[in-house]
Amino acid sequence: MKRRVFSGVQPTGDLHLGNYLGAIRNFVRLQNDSECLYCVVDLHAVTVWQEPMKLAANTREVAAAFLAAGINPTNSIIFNQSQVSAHAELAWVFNCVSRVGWLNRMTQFKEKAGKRRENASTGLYVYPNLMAADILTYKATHVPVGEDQKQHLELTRDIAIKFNNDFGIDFFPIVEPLIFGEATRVMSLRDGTNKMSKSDPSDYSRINLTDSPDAIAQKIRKAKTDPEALPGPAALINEGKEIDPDQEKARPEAFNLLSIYAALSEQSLVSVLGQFEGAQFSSFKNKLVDLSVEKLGPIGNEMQRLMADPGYVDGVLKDGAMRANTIAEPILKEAHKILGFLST
Ligand code: AQP
Repeated sequence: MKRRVFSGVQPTGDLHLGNYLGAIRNFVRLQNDSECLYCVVDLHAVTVWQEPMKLAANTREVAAAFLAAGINPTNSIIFNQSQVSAHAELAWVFNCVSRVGWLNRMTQFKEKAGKRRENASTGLYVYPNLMAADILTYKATHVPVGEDQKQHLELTRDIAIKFNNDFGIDFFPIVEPLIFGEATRVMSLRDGTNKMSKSDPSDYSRINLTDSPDAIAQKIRKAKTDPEALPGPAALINEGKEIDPDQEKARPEAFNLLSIYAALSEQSLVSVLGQFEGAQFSSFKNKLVDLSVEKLGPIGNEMQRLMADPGYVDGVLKDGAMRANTIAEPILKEAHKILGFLST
């Protein structure tokens, strides 16, 4: 049997290079040998206030990005979360399985709630329980994500283990994160110590998938750097597989741009460092602009074309929701039976 893959992206604003390299590009690669469900997670989006018209447009934009990046809606299932009620229903069960102590350890809640923790929605707090439900509602076994989601996936595993132990049954699978590529954590172009993010107020911090070639060029040329020439392969440890943490700490922006180049050109970081060792940022940035425009331009154009045809995108989402529901319903029913819920 093919392995079952599930992953989601929030419709919370402009999709960026981090979403693409950390997640969406890997979604495309997995569809050849796995049964894949790719979800626009609108229930997650509303854990933070969303303007309704904008949420609808952003939902179509994420679906358009999936399609433009190369996800085939016939082989894979593309849908939005709120159209399949099993997600919310199983999330309630997991609210009762998951522990307050577990949620208190989630760093993303701490980052997103910040100093206004008392004022954050309870949805933001229990977000990881809903994420566990997203995955386990399909008994998915593998979840491609960026590095930032690793902790949430560990919680998904804990929830599955506790549910199975509580009821003495081997029901939910223990999921495996799939974190791969040369840019599993793309950093902001303005500050190499912060993650590139949709919610960063500075548009110059990220490259949006729909940016024009001029915008891409401007953002890369203005990206923060340092006065040194570019480092070489000696900056890597563990047989060239990892960046020396001390060097990365000293020059986070340089290593971020080099990792982006490696990921976009589909080369290893060691070979990119070999190519640009000793070069100045100005010449390297010109190469990075050309490569980014070449790789992202066609995706952005296709997204624009699809977003101008909302009827088509909505049709893909509707069809996907029907197919997703067919998988989720019997699993949810079975979970209800295990819990002792009566059904008539
Ligand atoms: N900077 C990143 N580098 C690598 N991967 C990333 N992902 C997000 N940012 C980066 C991956 O993209 C997928 C979808 O993420 P999401 O939209 O569901 O939520 P997020 O991780 O919270 O992304 P953002 O862009 O930072 O959104 P906001 O600002 O709304 O919180 C995930 O697989 C994620 O790992």
